[in-house]
Amino acid sequence: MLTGCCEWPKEFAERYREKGCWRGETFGEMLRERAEKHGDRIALTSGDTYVSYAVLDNKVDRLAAGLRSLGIKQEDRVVLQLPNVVEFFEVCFALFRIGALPVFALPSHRSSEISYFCEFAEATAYIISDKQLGFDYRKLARKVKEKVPTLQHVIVVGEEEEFIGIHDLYMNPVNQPQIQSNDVAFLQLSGGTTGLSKLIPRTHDDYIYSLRTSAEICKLDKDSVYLAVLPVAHNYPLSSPGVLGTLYAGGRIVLASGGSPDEAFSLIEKERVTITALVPPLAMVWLDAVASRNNDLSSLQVLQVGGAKFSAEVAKRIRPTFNCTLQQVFGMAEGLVNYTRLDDSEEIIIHTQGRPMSEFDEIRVVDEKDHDVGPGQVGGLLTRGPYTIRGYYKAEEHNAKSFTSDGFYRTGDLVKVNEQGYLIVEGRDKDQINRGGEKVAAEEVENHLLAHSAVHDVAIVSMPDDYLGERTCAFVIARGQAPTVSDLKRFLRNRGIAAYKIPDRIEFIKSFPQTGVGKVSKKELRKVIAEKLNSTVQS
Ligand code: AMP
Ligand code: DBH
Repeated sequence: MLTGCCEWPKEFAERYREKGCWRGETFGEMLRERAEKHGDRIALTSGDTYVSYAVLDNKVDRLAAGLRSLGIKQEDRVVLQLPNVVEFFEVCFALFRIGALPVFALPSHRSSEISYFCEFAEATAYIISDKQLGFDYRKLARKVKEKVPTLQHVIVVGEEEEFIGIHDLYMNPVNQPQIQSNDVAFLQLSGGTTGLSKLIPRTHDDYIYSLRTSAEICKLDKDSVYLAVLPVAHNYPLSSPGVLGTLYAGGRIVLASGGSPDEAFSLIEKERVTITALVPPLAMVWLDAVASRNNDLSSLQVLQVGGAKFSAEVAKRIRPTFNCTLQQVFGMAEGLVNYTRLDDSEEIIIHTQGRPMSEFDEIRVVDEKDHDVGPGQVGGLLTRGPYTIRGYYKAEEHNAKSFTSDGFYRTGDLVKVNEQGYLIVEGRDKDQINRGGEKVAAEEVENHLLAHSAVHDVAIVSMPDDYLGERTCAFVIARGQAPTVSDLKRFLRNRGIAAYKIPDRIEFIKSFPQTGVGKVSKKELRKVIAEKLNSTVQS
C-alpha cells in the first residue's frame, strides 16, 4: 500500500472479504465491464454532448496512454480540479487505470489550498479547466507552479496557453499495469478541523463497496438518471451513490454546471432525471422556485438532501412539492454514510439523518471519556467499518487523536440514535463551521488572519443563519490601530483562499471570554454573536 496510509488490520480485511464487501474489483475494470455490457448506452450527458459507455471507456484508454507518455505512473499523485465536465470522468478513470492517484480538489479552491495539496501530496501533475464562471485557472496554475517547483505538468481542459492541452493526450492505447483492488485509488479531502484539510486515502475495494451498497439502497439501475448539480469531486455527489454509483449501476449521469433552478429544472424535464443530490440551502431554493416555473419534474423519484442538517420544517415540504421521496444523507469523506431508506415512514425521513448503509458499520455514541452513553442520549459519534478509513494520509500525530486505539474514527459529530437505529445529528464538537454543506476549519482561517500585522488574536465561530444553517463570524483582537473589515477580507482574498472560507462577519473585541482552564471559550463567543443577531433582528 502507498506509504503514509493505514491499512485495515488483517483480521478485519479478511472478514470484509469473506463477507463479500470487498470483491477484488478495481475502477478500471468496473468501467470496462460496463462498457462491455452497456456499450451503446449513454453514460454521460453534458449540454448537447452524449457519451456512451463504449466511447468513455475508449477515451479513458487513450488518455491513460497520453498521461503515461508524460511519465505519470503508478502511485503518482495528481491534483484534479475540474468542474462538472465530461473530462472529469475521462481523467479520473485514466488515472485509475494507470494506478496514479487523483487528489480531488474543488473548483472553489484557490492558490493557498491548491499549493498545499500539491506540496503535501508531492503531486507530479495538476489538471484544470481553462476558465470557469469568469475565473481563469491558468493564472492560478502559474502561481501554484511558482510555489511548488516540483510540480512537473499542468494539463488544461480547453485553451492551454503555455501548458499542456488535454486534447493532445488522447493517444493509441498501451498496456497498463495490473492494479490491486486493495491499493489506494485516490485521495479525498476532509473538511478539516485542525488547520488544513487532511487527505483521505480510499481503496478500490472500500469505495466500490460503498458505491454498490449506496446504489442498492437508492434502487439505482440502468434506467436511472442522476443529475449532478453539486461539484462532482465532492464525496457526496461522487459516491453517495452519486456519479460513480450511477456508473456502477449502468445508469446515466447528467452534468449541470450548478444548482440554479433554471438550469436544473430544465435538465430534469429534458433528460427525465430520476434522482439528484442537494445540500439544504439549495433544497430551500428549489422548494421556493417550483411555484414560479412550469417545468415537468414528474420523472424525479428521489431527492437527496445532505452535507448539513436539514431542518424538519423544510424537509416536510419536499414530498408535497416535488411529489417524490426525500432521502436524508449524513456522510463523510472518511467513510460512514447514513441514509434514510426509500420506503421508510415520513416520520423517519423527516426527522432523522438515516442509518448506516452497511450492516458491517459499527457505531458507538460516547461521552468525553469514551464511555458509551445510554440509549437515546446525545454523545460523540465513533465509527469503524468496511469503508471507513483507519487513518489520514501522512498524518501520524493527527491520527492518534482522530482515531481510537481500536480503530474507530472520531467523527466530531454529536448524535443520538433512536430505537430503530436511526441517527439524529444534534451538533458537533469539532472546531469546524458547516456553511450549508461547505466545511470551514476555524483554525485554518484563524491562521491566515493571524498573519495580518494588525491582528493580535482571532477566534472563528459559527453564527446561526436561516438560509445556510450557519455562517462564520471572526472575533478579532486588533493590534494597535484596528484594521477595517474590508481590509481583512481583502487580505484573506489576496492570500488565495476559497471564497466560502472568508468570514461572513468580523467583530472586533477587546479580549476573549475564557473557559475554566483559560482557553478561549468559543461557546461563549457563539452566544455573544447569536444574541447580537437576535437583538438586531428585533430592533
Ligand atoms: P467531511 O468530513 O468534510 O466529509 O464532512 C462530513 C461532515 O459533514 C460530517 O461529519 C457532518 O459533520 C457533516 N454532515 C454531513 N451530512 C450531514 C447531515 N445530513 N446532517 C448533519 N451534518 C452532516
Ligand atoms: O458532507 C459530506 O462530506 C457528505 C455528505 C453526504 C459525504 O461525504 C457523503 C454524503 O458521502
